[in-house]
Amino acid sequence: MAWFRAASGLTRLALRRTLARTPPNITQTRHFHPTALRRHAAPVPRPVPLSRLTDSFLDGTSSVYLEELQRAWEADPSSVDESWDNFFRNFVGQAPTSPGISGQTIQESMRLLLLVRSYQVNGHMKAKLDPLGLEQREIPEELDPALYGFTEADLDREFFIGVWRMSGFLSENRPVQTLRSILNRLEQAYCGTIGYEYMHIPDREKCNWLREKIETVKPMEYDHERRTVMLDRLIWSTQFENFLATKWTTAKRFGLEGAETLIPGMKEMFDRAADMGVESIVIGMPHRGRLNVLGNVVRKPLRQIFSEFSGGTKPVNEGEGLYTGTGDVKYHLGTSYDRPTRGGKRIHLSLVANPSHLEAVDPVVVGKTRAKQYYTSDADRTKVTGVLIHGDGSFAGQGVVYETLHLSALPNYTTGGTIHIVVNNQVAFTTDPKAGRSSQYCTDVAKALNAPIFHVNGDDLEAVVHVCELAAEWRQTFHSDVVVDIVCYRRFGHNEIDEPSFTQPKMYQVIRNHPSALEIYQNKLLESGQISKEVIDKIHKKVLSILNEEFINSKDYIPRRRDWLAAYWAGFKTPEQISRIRNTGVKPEILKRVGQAITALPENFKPHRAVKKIYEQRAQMVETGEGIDWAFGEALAFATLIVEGNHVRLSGQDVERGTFSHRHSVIHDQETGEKYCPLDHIIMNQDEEMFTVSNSSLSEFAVLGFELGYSMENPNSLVLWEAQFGDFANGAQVIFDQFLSSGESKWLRQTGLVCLLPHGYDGQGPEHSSARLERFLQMSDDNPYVIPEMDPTLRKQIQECNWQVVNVTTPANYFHVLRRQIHRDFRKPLIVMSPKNLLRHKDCKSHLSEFDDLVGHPGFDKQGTRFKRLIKDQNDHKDLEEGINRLILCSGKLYYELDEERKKKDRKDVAICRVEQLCPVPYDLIQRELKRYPNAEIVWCQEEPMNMGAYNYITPRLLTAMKALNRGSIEDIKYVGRAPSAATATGFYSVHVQEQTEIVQKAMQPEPIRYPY
Ligand SMILES: Cc1ncc(C[n+]2csc(CCOP(=O)(O)OP(=O)(O)O)c2C)c(N)n1
Ligand SMILES: [Mg+2]
Repeated sequence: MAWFRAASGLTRLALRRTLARTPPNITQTRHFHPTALRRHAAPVPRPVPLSRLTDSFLDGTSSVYLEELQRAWEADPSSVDESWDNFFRNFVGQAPTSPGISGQTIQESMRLLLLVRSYQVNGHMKAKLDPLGLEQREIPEELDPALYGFTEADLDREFFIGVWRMSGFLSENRPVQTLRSILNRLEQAYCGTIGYEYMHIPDREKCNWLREKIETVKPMEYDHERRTVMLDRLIWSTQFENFLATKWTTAKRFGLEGAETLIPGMKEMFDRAADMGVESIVIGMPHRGRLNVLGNVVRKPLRQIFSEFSGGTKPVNEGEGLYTGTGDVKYHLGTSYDRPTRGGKRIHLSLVANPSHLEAVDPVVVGKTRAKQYYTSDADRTKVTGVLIHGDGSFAGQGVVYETLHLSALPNYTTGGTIHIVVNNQVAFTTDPKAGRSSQYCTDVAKALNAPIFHVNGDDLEAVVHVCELAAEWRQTFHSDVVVDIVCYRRFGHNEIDEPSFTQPKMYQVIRNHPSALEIYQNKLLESGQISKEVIDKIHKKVLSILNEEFINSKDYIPRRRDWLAAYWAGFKTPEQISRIRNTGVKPEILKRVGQAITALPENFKPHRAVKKIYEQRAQMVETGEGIDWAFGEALAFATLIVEGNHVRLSGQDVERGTFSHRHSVIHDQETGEKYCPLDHIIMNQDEEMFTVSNSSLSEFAVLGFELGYSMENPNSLVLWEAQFGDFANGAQVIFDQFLSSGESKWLRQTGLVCLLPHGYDGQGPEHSSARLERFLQMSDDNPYVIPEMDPTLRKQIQECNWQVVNVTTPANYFHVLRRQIHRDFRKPLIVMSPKNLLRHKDCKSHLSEFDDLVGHPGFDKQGTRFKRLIKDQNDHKDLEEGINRLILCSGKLYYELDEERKKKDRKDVAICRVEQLCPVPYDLIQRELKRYPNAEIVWCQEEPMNMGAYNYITPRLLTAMKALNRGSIEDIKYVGRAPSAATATGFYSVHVQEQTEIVQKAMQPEPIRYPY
């Protein structure tokens, strides 16, 4: 194939040059498209010097040359280029009916071959894709037979086109055919209502597979039974929209009118997928046609859809204090059902809830699909598949599409192929395609991933069904992405109350008079006499009567108990149901055992010297229990969770080694390059994927979305995404805003996803210092002026909050906060401001006894060993310390700097408390400390600028805690930290050092702090 492609450009040039010299001598035929007006005779062969005999065959244009070549080949096949060898072997071995091999014959066959190939490459350019017929595309010259020297006189002549190792028209087994029949089939196959784009795929097997499907001897035909089913499905799709339109005339529903064939297309696709082994499909789609998909494809009860339409998605009246969240508009909600298929199987369909942000759901769907594959042991990824539906505008415009496509073949992210369907209504709100994209097709982005693309005229139901089935077959055969581009139109405005003629007057003049796909199909069937009017009317009546019946039933429809808990989530608690706080300490013997397992390396493994040392140090930490650092604390959290049967998955850029070269969770043998991951070897016969650590593509949006989707499938998994530096998280802002912070509230779906965002001021400049803590805190939904129930036996504070934000300062506390994610009966996202310089800080170490659950050990308090939301002053203060003059509340690594300065200045009258969990605020512990130091000046100290960090979040909450104790007013909260700033940090290291010094010095100054009041 490669030689063919490379050479074809040259040949085309040569042909063009030759053709330009030849006079016209044929009349136009209706087989040739209107651009084929050139009247050329066959090209006159050019002499080619014998010295070029070894050239590749597509370079040659002279019959003399060819004859010379043939002679040379006959004498010694190896004397000519391999491509010529193949060529002659085929032609010499042809059937006896062949007119014999002469230079002229070879010439013609060669030119015909180029013509065939042009159809394969460019046939889609001539396909009738636009139902409105408005498309003005220039038909490529390459599809003009005259370009290759063929005239009308050639139409009934017979030609060879057999070529070795090709299928379809180019297969060696094709008999001799007339030019007319070849052209007819090419036109039917490539220029009908389907436009195939696949010649960009650099894999002969795949191209041949498609060619076999496309270049069939006869055009594809469905039988009567299939046609009746398709008709029935199209009637459902069409009537559904009509019904909604008549019942709710002014409601926005983002109807499917103009693209109704999507529904039968999807159903037939799913049936075909089920026939080929698919048992479960995860679907993501935007607003357009969503209700129709929910009702007709996913089979959400129509009465429920109608009930939601009438009343909005009202909170379900199912008792007091129901967990309904804020809800969402009807065309965003997700659901899942089991649906019977045409072939008599059952298929599970889940439509993932999505925000208005187009395409943002793509990676979420793919991540959820991957998780389903893990939990159903779908090793070859043929039982669970993702299907994404896109709009033409958003598919071309949104970058996350490209980011998601790029996950498709990555070992730890692949799902064995996503099927993409574009509802290409040739407009995006009011924007025409020519203003909305720079590529010819809205699907061109998928070509970068070598996905085949099937463009289809949305008015041709059978063609839509055909490509939908073909897409399912491709996915099941080649386990890679495939795109169906349904070219259709939007009968009404962007929504039903929008006026489209303001901006697309001409298009809408055509649309007004354009029959629906259903009318077109019905007429086709009636004309062909295949289905009678009575049968059609009967289906219509049946559908309408069911719709009416469901509408009546919707009036007293009582929603089922909310279905937020998927199978794996049974027993998990909603925020109304209290979840007991559990300890997270681990038995010392287990800690030792897993500690040894994850520090042992295979005998002959040769790690890098520095890594070897790190592992020796870790082994030492287990042995002595001393000096456990951040990375090892994390590894112990992962390992203990795995021992308990949980799945752990950490993904993000360079996470295997760790951006700061601290994790080294995958080790590389320095001689063989072999990899070894100690956390894969904790339990006997551990499943390879049970612990997954994976460097991701250089994407934030798609990768975070993927992990979010992954985390939502099963609660018994700790899924973590780590940003390279915390501020890169803003590349995934949509996932934070639309999914992570608000998803539970909108869609009642929980997730325990952990985001590790490196944060801290070490003088590395504006882009490497801040994870924008303030943003996460600002999105937190706890009321700053209300202290919730804080009693440990009644506390639901975290359950009622949208997420947790922590800035942890010890390896042990990090260990416990990770384990806490799993050791509770609910799931909540966790945002971690993770450290950089603490990874190697001499004081940022924990003792193994802080990880275990033994009474009397340092981590053990009244309840046992668990995450410390606040770490009190380390100077062994009593319950009442009247001599303390200043209480500094801080968070994160600044603590260590403050402590050092305190030691330096010997300020025994200053207490420093670390607020490890910023959100939700540990009111009980803050109040405990306020009471401990009744005379202390209260200081909030941070290293971030005043308009950043936790200051704005903490102030009102600290005030609320103080007020409840009659402990002063807002003026009594003193601020020590950087001044407000636009950039997060200075780019000058010396300025950083000076600023940092000023902060710690000010915090320890003997005189009272006056700032900011
Ligand atoms: C990320 C994002 N940007 C902008 C919008 C606003 N918006 C809603 S629909 C729409 C047009 C979408 O066009 P297309 O993808 O072709 O889908 P269609 O509505 O035509 O089905 C726009 C711009 C949005 N929802 N999401
Ligand atoms: Mg559109």
